[in-house]
Amino acid sequence: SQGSAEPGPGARPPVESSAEVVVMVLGGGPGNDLRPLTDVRAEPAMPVAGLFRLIDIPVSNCINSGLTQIYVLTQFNSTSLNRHLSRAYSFLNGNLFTSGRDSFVESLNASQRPGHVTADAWYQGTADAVRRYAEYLTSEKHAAAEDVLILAGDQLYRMDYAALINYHRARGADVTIASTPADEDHALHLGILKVDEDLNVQCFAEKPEEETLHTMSMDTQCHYGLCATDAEERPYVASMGIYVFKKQVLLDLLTKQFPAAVDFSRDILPAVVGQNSIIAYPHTTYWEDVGSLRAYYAAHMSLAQGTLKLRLFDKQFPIYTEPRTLPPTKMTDTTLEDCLLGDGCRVIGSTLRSCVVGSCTYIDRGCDLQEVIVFGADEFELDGERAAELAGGVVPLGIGAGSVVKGAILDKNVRIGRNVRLVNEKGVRDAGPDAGLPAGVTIRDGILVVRRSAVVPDGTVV
Ligand code: ADQ
Ligand code: ADP
Repeated sequence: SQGSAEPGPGARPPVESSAEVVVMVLGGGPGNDLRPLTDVRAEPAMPVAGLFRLIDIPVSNCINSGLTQIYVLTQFNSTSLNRHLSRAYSFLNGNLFTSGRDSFVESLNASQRPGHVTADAWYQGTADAVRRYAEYLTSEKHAAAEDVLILAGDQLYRMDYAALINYHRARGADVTIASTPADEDHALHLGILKVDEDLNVQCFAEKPEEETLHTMSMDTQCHYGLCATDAEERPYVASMGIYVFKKQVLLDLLTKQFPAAVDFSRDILPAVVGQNSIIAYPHTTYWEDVGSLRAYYAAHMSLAQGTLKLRLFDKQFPIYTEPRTLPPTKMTDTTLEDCLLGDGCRVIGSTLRSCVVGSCTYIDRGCDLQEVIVFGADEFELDGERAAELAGGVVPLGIGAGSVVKGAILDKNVRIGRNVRLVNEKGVRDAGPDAGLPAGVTIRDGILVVRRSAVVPDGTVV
């Protein structure tokens, strides 16, 4: 859901010491709602804004909040995620940052481990994933840790987690759930809270049916800083899937009270409301779950058009990512309107409107791109290499001369030929591989997707 604009740098509360906090980022969901893009990569490895990946959002928020002991729980298609983590955050590992303790970003993969509870080696859900690494929380290394911060890997937002943790501690809560107001459309796909005037959680319903949802509307104006109109539009208090647990409470819940619970949101939180002290933390700036193709695409269009209330240009709260040694993007005779471009691109004699273009994208002469996300390529091709490919009948990386692409996402390393039109001419809503589309092309929720490494021959029209 949309929040108000982020506060200016000076307005942020100071980061207090958050030494005794262990962070666990849930990075292992199958990401079904982002398919086909998540057929080849983990959900948190999804590219963001042409330069970053989704996992960079919670990890950067952690670093900017002074939290530097971070585990990322991974499972599906974890190779690219693990590679990214090791390349992007090696600067952190082993350093004594603000916490005065060993810093790290470490991935914990679902793996076969002798002596473990279930025969099934995969994480069954969010609570199960954390339970399987509960021994890390009880280890000597984290003996001093008071609280565990649990984060998701499929969201766009900035948050000072130190403020969240200070609030949790000041209130003496067992569990604090970060929350934000949501409209009805969003609320049906989120965990919804009912809270009292002190933000004590009275009820937690995971993705409630419409009828139940309607009984949960609240006055969101006062706690979430909304104006009357916004509060009317967004009358539900949604869980952001971001939780702070007292470490001991978390261990008791996972291993003693609910040893078979699969998900926090389905199996644990609704059951402990009333039993434990569970409170909501009000997050009042932009936040969005971009775990669906529609939400992911829409957020990128708003980012390109500069209407998303998430600042990319922020000196004090930067988004970290993998450093890539690439030349600058070179554009010749090109018209750009509302575009974000990564490094190492080459754009010649083309027009791009509302596009997010990832690193190493080549766009040849006379192309017209509108409202397109291009993931880019692993490497840039040199002119000579492209000429040789063309001479040999091979479609080079990127987008060939004279092509028109609208309302689409082009996954990494695609090869779009010359004079191709990818515009969803018939306005199809959903069409899979059996619908007669060219190989590698899918339409989902009205968005045309070209799969990773697909080759779309010259003259193709969709
Ligand atoms: P969803 O996002 O629908 O709702 P889920 O699919 O469980 O919930 O994903 C939450 C996070 O956990 C994601 O980052 C995902 O990758 C990760 N994850 C899922 N299954 C996992 C597994 N088996 N192992 C490791 N990681 C896993 C959740 C909450 C709602 C809340 C929204 C906010 O359930 O209550 O409103 O997040 O976005
Ligand atoms: P991205 O496109 O996100 O940059 P990479 O190029 O790093 O991803 O890696 C994606 C490739 O790795 C895909 O071809 C995918 O099939 C493969 N891959 C991802 N995870 C695994 C895994 N766990 N085991 C084997 N192959 C994997």
